[in-house]
Amino acid sequence: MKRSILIHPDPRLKKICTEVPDLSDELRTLADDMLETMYAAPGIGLAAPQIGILDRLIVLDCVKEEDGPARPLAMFNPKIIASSDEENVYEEGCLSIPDQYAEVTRPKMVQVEWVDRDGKIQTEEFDGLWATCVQHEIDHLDGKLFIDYLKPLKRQMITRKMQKLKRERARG
Ligand code: K2U
Ligand code: ZN
Repeated sequence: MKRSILIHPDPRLKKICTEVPDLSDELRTLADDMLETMYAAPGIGLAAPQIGILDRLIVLDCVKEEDGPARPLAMFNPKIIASSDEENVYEEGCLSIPDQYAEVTRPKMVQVEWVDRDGKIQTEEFDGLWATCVQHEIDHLDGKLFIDYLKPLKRQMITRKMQKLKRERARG
């Protein structure tokens, strides 16, 4: 079922997440709930800490509708095993920092190794938006948000806007 997404600032978004042991039906259901939550947002990626679960699990689907069928990916214990020297700049957003966007520079291509939902080790190279997204999601597992790449003043401004948003939401 759809889960609620934590909004920055929240201590759970700054934690280093724990590797998942062996795959279980419970973890597969969690991945399905995260995909459902991601599509509903809508977003093209989501990390478990964003729904308050401090496990190393991310989901992503960066296929643009008009380009072809969805390619929902669930990655358990993902890690970047190689990245290009060439970089890409992308205007990033984050479902935990709604309506705030800023340019972030990251390696253009990354090679990722992960455990898939059948417990099999997968390795794949990503570039373009997939590369940006998978790096954005893996950062979440290490408590890193895209605003951590910005200048302190810009980061503080965004954090203050989110604190105001949370106060307003709390008032209902
Ligand atoms: O982790 C998240 O909050 C999900 C992000 C992932 C993302 C952010 C920036 C660049 C690539 C991926 C959400 O999908 S934010 C919504 C979005 C959708 C398309 C392109 C950029 C941002
Ligand atoms: Zn994010």
